Amino acid sequence: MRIDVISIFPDYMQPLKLSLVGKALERGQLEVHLHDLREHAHDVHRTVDDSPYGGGPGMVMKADVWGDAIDAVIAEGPHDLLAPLLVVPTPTGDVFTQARAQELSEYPWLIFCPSRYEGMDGRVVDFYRRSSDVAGVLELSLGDYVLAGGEAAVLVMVEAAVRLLPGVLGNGESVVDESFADGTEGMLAAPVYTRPPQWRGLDVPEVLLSGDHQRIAQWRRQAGLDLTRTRRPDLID
Ligand code: JB8
Repeated sequence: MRIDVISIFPDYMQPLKLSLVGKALERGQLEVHLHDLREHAHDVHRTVDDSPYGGGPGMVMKADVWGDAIDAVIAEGPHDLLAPLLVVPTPTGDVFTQARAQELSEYPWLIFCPSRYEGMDGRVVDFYRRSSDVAGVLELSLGDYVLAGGEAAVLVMVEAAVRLLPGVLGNGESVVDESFADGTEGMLAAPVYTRPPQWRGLDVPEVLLSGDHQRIAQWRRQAGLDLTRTRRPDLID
């Protein structure tokens, strides 16, 4: 998979070099290309924003700057790949779920466009939705809260998608039994335990020490169901 990120804070993406995503980069399972939006500004001050039409607080990121940056990334990109999917984090987007993470992981090429200030000129997404240079445009929100910009959301979305790529998770860490995995019907997973069997007066549930794999699977299903009912009744409804 190839990922491009266009941002006024490309350094914000440095955490991608670490941990699981960093390992995928080292193994060549992933390529990440960072781009400074300001390199596509048109003036000596490298301006990327302007006042909102209609008035109001804050600033809006300029359509022409974003358009030139996105066009440049597409033009520089590999022509053997299919058209890229454009991903635009915004509090007004569709909620990012595990199903969306799965969907992102199935594209060979993603271009993330995190904005700042009051967001980008609305015509940017309108334009690329009609453009055959991209496979599509997804406006996505992490949830019902507001960040100072889309960069932190990009870190979240990239990690959620990349860990689903074939061969990125080790044998020890399987995606199949976890919370929200396919086949768990969007349920929370049961709590987990490791040695020692007693700690500060608390015991590991005895069934998990029994070696009876059928009873263990049954206990985990029930514990996950109980937890889902208590914490996330919305997932059952
Ligand atoms: C300015 O909460 B968010 C988000 C917040 C933002 C921008 C983009 C995304 C741009 N504030 O996902």
